[in-house]
Amino acid sequence: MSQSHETSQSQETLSNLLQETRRFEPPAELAASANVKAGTYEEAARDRLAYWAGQAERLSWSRPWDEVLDWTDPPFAKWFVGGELNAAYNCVDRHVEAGRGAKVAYHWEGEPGDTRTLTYADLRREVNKAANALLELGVRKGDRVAIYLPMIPELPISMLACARIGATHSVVFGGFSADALRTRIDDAQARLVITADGGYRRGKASALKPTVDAAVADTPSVEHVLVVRRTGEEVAETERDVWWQDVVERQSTEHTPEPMDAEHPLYILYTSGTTGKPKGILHTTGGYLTQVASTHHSVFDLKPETDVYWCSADIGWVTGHSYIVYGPLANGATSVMYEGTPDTPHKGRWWELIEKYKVTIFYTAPTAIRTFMKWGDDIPAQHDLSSLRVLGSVGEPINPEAYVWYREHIGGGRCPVVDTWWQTETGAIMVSPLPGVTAGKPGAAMRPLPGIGADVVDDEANPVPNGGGGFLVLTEPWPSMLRTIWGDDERYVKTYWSRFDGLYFAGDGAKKDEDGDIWLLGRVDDVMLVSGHNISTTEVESALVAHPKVAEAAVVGATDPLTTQAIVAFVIPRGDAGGDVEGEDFLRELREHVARTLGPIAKPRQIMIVPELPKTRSGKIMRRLLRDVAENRGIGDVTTLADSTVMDLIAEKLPGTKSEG
Ligand code: 6R9
Repeated sequence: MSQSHETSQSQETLSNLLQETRRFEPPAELAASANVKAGTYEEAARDRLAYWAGQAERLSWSRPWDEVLDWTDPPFAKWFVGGELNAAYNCVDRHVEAGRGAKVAYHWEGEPGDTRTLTYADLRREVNKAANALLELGVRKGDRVAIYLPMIPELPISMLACARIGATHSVVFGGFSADALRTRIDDAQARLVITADGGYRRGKASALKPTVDAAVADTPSVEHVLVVRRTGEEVAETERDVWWQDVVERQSTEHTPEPMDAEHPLYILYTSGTTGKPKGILHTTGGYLTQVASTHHSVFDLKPETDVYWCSADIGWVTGHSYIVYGPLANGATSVMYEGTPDTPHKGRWWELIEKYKVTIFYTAPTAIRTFMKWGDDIPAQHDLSSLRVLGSVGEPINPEAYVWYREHIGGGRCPVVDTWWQTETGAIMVSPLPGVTAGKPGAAMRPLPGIGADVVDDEANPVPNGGGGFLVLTEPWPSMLRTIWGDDERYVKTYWSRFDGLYFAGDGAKKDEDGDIWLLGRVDDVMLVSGHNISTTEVESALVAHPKVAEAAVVGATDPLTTQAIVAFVIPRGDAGGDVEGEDFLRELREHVARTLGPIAKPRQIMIVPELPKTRSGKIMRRLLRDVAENRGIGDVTTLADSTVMDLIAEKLPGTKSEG
């Protein structure tokens, strides 16, 4: 835990500064035919385990479970004890067997404009061939397979092939370095690595294979590297390499799935967190698949027969695992999957895809929304987005202005926006509006979903009253919860279950408004302590983004001799801001704007105008690096940055930085 968190423990809990009163009722038509109605909350509250048992019926089980939850050895949970199922069978075969083989599973679009359409029948053939190839390469149930692929169909196919034979996959972001890949391969002792020659990003072929070569030079556990030809660029070949096109293509299209225990390890996904060695978050089969299928159905109001669903995340992130692969496929949905970046070959690419495939449900991240705000309203306006009916957000708190922009400019004012709070560790959505039930409040994740226990507590684990702020905790075990940190039970207990007795502490600050609805306030490690007040970075950032000339903002607390910490803000002006956005007048205006919106205590000591912000590949702002800048330190570890040149751009700005005392 950082110093700001430690020092905050004896202080008051988070201040509730931001006042936001806009409300958006669910559209009447959507509410009338919604998958989930208001009564489900009470139903689930009456008997939580019965509710989850009902949700598990969405899946096909080869053997029924004996017990819904075994929580006799907390925090080590077992869900659907004794039950058996195969995740790949549930995601693919059963839809084909039910006569839906011709239904499209993925409309895949490569960045250069090439396309592939995979029906459920196609997917079954491809997954079966890949499963047979894995077996030929010596992979067995219980082995780990590292997957380092671009956003091409072979990525979900590989994951499902692993699931089919009971191998545990560990997908590593295609943007990670050889070092990061090596650490993850080693930690999981992966037997096989699946990769590609490269993928397309920003209009260019971007090589992956050289990174894998560098990583596996030093990983004795790896027996083979299975390489998909995507770009056709020349790659170095070693003894260990085998080509997907040689080994997978000649396999039989038949493979009988083997039922797995409900608690069989489905995958490991590493989260880097803010410090230390990455944590291998372990998810198992039955509970995970139950909750991703259930939430994909309820939160997005998915109607598999008519909806076209698109989640723009990278599959290397948990959002892609749960809401591009397992959730949508378990529900038999039709999805769009896109390989590249949103600005290639032009800044309207995503809107073009929504128009082309008539996407009805769209799920993206606040960082993307703020980028589109910066690029200008005219870009989405050039496309017909009238097919959309539900919009989702995930990854960071969504600032009210970004929410309203998303609702208006993408959703045409008619689509509910669901702000979904969850984590790699939770596996599935935990706190979110339901689009047919909840009146949305811009910036609020609202309520725990049916069957989920969540609360906001103070330092002593007492629930805070409405209007108060504190720590977000989960009060009950949930089906898709992480089971442990791979190979480190002790770290699992220490990281998540030791701050508050019997509660899972998520690491996020949150507040309850006067109605008891939940607003996320960012990581508690980022919370600022200013003259005895805990102030959330999110609230100050939202106030800045509410200024008409601001596109993005990141806020950190820098050590200050007078106030313990002082607020330092990094601001990206909107493209069309005009005027002198570097001048003293503008900076003064912004500081006054924050003071007016939140109160004088939240007035930034200093504002720096920057061209970009440091972000992870999943779009989260890395405030730790900005703190280094604000405190004039050398900049720390930048290995998880999406674009390592960003910190140079910010550092360049420093000599001319405008600061006011
Ligand atoms: C799914 C995902 C988890 C952290 C989480 C929180 C932040 C995610 C959010 C949100 C506010 C939301 N987060 N969704 N904060 N509102 N709707 O992002 O997983 O990459 O593990 O990150 O992301 O801080 O603790 P992961």
